[in-house]
Amino acid sequence: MSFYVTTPIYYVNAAPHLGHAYTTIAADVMARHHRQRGEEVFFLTGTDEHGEPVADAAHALGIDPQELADRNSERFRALAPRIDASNDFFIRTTDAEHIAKVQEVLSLVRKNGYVHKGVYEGWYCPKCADFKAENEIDEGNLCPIHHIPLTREQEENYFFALSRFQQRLEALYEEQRGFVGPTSRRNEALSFIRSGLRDVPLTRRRLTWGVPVPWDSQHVFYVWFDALLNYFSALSYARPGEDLTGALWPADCHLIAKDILRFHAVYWPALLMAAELPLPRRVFVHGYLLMEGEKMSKSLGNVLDPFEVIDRFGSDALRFYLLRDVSFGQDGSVSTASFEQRYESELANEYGNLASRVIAMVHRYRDGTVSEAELDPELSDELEGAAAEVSALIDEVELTQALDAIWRRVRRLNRYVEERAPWRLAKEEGAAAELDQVLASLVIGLRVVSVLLHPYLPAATGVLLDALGVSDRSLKAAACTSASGGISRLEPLFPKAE
Ligand code: ME8
Repeated sequence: MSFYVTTPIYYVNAAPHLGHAYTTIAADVMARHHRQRGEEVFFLTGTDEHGEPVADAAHALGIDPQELADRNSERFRALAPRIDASNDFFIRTTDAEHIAKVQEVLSLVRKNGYVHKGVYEGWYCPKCADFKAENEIDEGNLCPIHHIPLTREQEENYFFALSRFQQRLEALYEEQRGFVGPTSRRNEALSFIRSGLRDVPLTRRRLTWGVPVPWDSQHVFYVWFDALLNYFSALSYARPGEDLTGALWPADCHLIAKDILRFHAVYWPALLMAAELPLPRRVFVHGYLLMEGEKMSKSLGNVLDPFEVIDRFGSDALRFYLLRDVSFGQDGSVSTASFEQRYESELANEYGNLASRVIAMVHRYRDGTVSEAELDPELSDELEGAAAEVSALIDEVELTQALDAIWRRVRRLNRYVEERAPWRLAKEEGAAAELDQVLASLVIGLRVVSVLLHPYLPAATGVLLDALGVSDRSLKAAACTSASGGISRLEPLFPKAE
């Protein structure tokens, strides 16, 4: 079994922000969970470095586009370890191998008869690097995303014959119903397809910052075709001396936000059909992180700096907050106040305290050793079903619901501590066996929830599982088997922030 998951490749015209961290964290949770199942996982992220926005930003700074790309790509690369993203490769669209693959695939698309010359005229947003359809334009001829005036552009270009894929795309959406998720986004993409597809520019003539078109030196490829192909090209050179395409293509899940739905849900499958390549299993579209109601973006300048949050609270806290507070798939507002509240009440009090209390009690009443006792039947129903439930939800990319399912168990364990009151049992005559079982059950429960939480909170759960003497991080360790042995003391997992 293999599992290949991707994030969008991010534009290097400015610095990474929380929105980028969000998609990368979500993909990382999926990658880590699938590794826990013992699958061969490949997790790809990277940077999109060609196109007009990058050329313009470099021009404004008085530097070469390559220099700007090098500088900013490095900041995105540096974001991954800071948020504990376990990506297997970081692709840059300026990589020579990527460029060669784009030229190869798009030449094939031309050879297959899907490229022709034509004139394009339309309203163009230089920041989106995209022409806008008439029904997408805001009043006053403004870009609905960037709120800047659109320009009327006319260009002789090579076109990709998107219109010829209308029927095949409709059939794809019918046969592979989960191709785009959630359903609301599927319907949106499908109605765009049904409204009639027009051929789209494949190349740009006036630009030089792009992948050269092999059959016409006056053109470069339109940045979106270059960018989309990253998902395919990366596999051919990510591992030196090896081509992973046969083992890993097609991708299992492309994670994106709704801003780039049309490119991934319409252009991308059509392009792959034109190149006669297998299609991805799923494109999953999450919502926007909003601050004061508006989408965060570099060009709007209302960004919450992920590096600052991590410095104060650690990366686990950021990962947890984003996937817990905003229902994955929907838009959601984020704020420092709700972040601090979740940190305090859930991470520190519910999970962190549960761990500290259980470990402290094992030391106080049993000198740090847990007995072999079986899991209390009162807990077994809920704990035994947990791993299967979480896996099924993650298969549907229900990352928030999967976390909810785990968190219900964390809360159940806290209630169990209160109900069984080990401190009372410790004083009761003849309750030694019961106390053994309660403590053992709590240790089993902590292990189960921590293994399931591991993809979300890799650092804290790692520390806790080490303290419990559990070295296995795979889903097998989420089975409810009893295990006797010594456990170590633990520093608070989520201390009060400075
Ligand atoms: O679109 N909320 O790059 P980009 C949630 N290079 N997610 C957000 C977000 C927000 N406020 N802001 C950004 C591009 N994102 C192209 C992609 S792919 C072949 C080429 C995330 O730097 C989200 O994943 O503008 C969104 O789709 C992506 O960043 C856009 O990144």
